[in-house]
Amino acid sequence: SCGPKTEEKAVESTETSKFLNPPLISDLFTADPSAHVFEGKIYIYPSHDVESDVKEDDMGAHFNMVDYHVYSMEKPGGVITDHGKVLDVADVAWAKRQMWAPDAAEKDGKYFLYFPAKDANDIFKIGVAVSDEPYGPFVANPEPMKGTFSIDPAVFKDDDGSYFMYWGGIWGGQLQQYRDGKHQPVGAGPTDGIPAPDQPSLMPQMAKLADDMMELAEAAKPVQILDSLGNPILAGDNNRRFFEAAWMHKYNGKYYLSYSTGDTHFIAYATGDNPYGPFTYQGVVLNPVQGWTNHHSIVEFEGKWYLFYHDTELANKTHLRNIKMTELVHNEDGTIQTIEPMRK
Ligand code: FUB
Repeated sequence: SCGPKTEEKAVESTETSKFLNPPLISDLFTADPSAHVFEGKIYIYPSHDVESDVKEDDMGAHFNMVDYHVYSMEKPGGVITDHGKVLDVADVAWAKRQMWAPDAAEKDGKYFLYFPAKDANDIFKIGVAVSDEPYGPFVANPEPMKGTFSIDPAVFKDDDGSYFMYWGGIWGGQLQQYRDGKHQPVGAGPTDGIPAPDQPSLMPQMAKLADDMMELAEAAKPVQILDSLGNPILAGDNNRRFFEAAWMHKYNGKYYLSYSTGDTHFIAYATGDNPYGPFTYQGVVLNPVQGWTNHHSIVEFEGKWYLFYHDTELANKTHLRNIKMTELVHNEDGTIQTIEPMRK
């Protein structure tokens, strides 16, 4: 049989590889993995990358995805089940293209998939789709969520049963085209509308979700990310400022807002005392991976914490990514041990 041989080869290649963790899925390209524990299993809601031959540009046009798959595993290291296509852009009345990084939430036995896509006017909005099962398929609302704009929704359930959505992304994610939730007339280039380097950076957006999980319960507001002196991180502080990929987790009563710094390729984090912030910058969760984008989620399973992320090990192309996972450790003082994805 060729079974054992294949296994041997896999182990060998992992040990000598410059990548410290293997791809979780290799028959499709997957990215932006949002992981949650539902019904005792780990469910992963990633983007589904495809080659569509759209030319690469600074607005991310080459990230031209059209659908989503959902994956599950019984436990870390377990067999991964692909639950198939759970939502297609063709079945979302308001969405035209670019199904970017999604997330999911559960409430009262219903499951909600939140996703950004461009509408008929090429404006990013955030939509919601519903299922009775964590593995879909999901049925999308015909309209995007009112008052949403930009990309990368992440939904956090607090201990008291409130749900909050965090989102936003600059450059191709269009956040720089908004102030106070309103579209501002700036050019369509990636940095038109970005504040000057000595001004506060654009911050992730957040809002509480309505009881039915289908709309925002309040107007979007920016969450402040501050430096250790209490000043907002500046737009020119590219190593620390928010770019995209917001995620929220709670550990020992503290709120951890993590995010990608985009053009400097870190997953950074900031901590605060409540879901609205402010959050104080603490450091780096994940060093740069292979590929331009860095996008993650953080989840607890049976007392251990895990980071889900992606790189481009399989295809070595920035828009064709593969998801991975590794353990994440909080130190006793609440800081997070920086994860190095590559062998030195
Ligand atoms: O996958 C498309 C976009 O690339 C995501 O929405 C961003 O966070 C970046 O990973």
